[in-house]
Amino acid sequence: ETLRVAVIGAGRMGADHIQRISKRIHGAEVAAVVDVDLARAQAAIEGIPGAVALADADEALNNGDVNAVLIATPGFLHEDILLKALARDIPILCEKPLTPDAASSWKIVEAEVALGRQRIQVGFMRRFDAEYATLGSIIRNHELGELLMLHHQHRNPSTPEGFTNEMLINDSVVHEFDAIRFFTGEEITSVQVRLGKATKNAPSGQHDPQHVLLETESGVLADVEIYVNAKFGYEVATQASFEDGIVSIGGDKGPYTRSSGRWGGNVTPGFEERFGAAYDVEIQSWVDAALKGGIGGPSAWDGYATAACCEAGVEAQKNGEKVAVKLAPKPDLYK
Ligand code: ISE
Repeated sequence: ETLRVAVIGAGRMGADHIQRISKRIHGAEVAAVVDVDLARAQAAIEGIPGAVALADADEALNNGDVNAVLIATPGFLHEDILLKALARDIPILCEKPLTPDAASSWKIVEAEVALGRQRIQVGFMRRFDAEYATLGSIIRNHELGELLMLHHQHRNPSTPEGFTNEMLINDSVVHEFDAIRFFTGEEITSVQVRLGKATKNAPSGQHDPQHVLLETESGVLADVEIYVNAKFGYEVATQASFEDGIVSIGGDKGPYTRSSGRWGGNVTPGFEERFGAAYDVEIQSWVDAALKGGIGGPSAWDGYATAACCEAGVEAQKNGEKVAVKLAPKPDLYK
């Protein structure tokens, strides 16, 4: 059996997933690629036998050859496609964010609960990064005693056109919201955002960097430096403080070279390179689980909970206060 996947959105992430599915993933094929820019969809299916290029998501969802969907459009377009794909009761991999706000994410959760089975996996790929997985198990197994604090750095070289101040939270820090929930197994209870001295390298309207302060149900404190015009390259790293030690992940990787009187190595240019292996494991896990009728990673509940954190974060950006994260009770489907 094979997943015949419609990829909706042939932008940066969609194009990356199309290559991944057609070259490296077992048990799935690209059946259709949808993009409002039909030429972009056509370019994306080049060399992929049996794939069609379309300009309309409905056409892909109604196509009998399609039995799964990967949503890689901008976040504000996810809701409509998610509801239609749920109505068709097919496996869904939805890139983050699930939707841009808690109310629309809750609608998705309700629709899935009404369906009665989990069909949506959300694209929080960091959970599939080898070092993230290792730190996660150190925490869960209490190998170094209790986890006390998490310090995150999230740095991008620059931002694409149209990347707003809110997107620092909704599109970037959303990953840390999920990572902190993944590491601690707890919900985040509050978010505060501090805006300090800003770089001149940010586009107008964006205050960059920002310092995001969070706490979890048991009182674990976490902070995130989100710095999206950091120029030097892409970096996502975490330092975890335990009762019996400190663990750092995501630092520079080899090869470490010495030549001509200097030492150094390479910085990853973007998330495709930094998380390439994690994306492969993520999509394979989705496909394997989907072929058995389930999901293989973060759920719509995780999408909803992180959307609630984002909403609190955007409010906190504006008022400088510590804003509580409000969550509806977790439906049994996700327990
Ligand atoms: C982007 O959308 C991602 O998901 C990347 O992982 C993140 O590092 C980046 O800041 C976002 O814009």
